[in-house]
Amino acid sequence: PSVRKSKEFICTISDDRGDEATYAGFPISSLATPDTGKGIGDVVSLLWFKKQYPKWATDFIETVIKTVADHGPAVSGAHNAKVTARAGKSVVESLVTGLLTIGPRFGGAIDGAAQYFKYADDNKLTPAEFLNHMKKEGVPIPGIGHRIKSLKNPDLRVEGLKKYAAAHFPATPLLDYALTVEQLTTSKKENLILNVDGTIGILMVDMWRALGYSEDEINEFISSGTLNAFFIVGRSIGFIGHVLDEKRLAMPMYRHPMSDILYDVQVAEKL
Ligand code: Q5B
Repeated sequence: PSVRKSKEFICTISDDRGDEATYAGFPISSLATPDTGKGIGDVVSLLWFKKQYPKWATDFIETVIKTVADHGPAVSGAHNAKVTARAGKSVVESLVTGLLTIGPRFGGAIDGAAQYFKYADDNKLTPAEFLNHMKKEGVPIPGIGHRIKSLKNPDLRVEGLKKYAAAHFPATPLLDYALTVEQLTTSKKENLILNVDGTIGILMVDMWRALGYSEDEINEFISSGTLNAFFIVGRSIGFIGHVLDEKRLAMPMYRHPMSDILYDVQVAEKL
């Protein structure tokens, strides 16, 4: 009798056993070249979600990836990647040091924004009730606030994403709610805007709702970190650019100026 050997791994997204590997059932050649009319958004929708998304959604995914690809050399991740490259490390080593800064404060507030704003909207919290709820949680509202962007210096990336959604999404209920929260937060402090992370997280929820996903499925996307992954993919493009820039410029090893460090060292107490 044939005995089926149990498998160590399961794969439900791609298959490389035939003449040509497939992404969710589609041969790579049916997606890869420009004449197929398919882009990175289609590849992401197949490999991450195992679905063929309509063009407005795949175009949105591509808009997000392009929008977050870089935001200059001063942000945490680019800085780390540059310093590592200048220490003589490889592209992959420098890239990961940049990626490791992506988290609740920098670039990785997308999951949190989707989670908390969705919770507030699902539970019909008024903006004031939502702010109180977050105060009790003791965390800054993910997706709100920016170091340099504010009402006076608006983030044009956010404006671009909102404009795309207004033109192409069937509806944007969560964004509409988030904008009422932003009205309240910016009335307290003008840099407490709905930032790029927040706008992406919230619009992804609106996209998935319009595509017919259940609330449970959307919650699972959020809890598994799917949303931050859009920032990770996009910003990798920029980090690699900064690393190659350092190598091209043959920049020397970096040492931070001591004049920019407050040395406040006490003699250690004897225990
Ligand atoms: N306050 C982003 O803080 C930042 C508050 C808040 C309630 C909030 C902060 C924050 C949530 C995380 C988030 C994504 C750390 C940002 C990104 C990508 C990027 C980056 C780039 C790119 C900025 C001063 C006062 C305090 C706080 C209060 C601040 N945020 N209250 N909810 N969310 N946001 N991150 O300006 O009374 O004075 O004690 O953690 O969404 O990462 O370009 O740089 O593309 O690379 O340094 O765009 O907002 O101010 O933290 O000193 O706070 O405001 O409680 O109140 P700041 P803080 P008080 S997008």
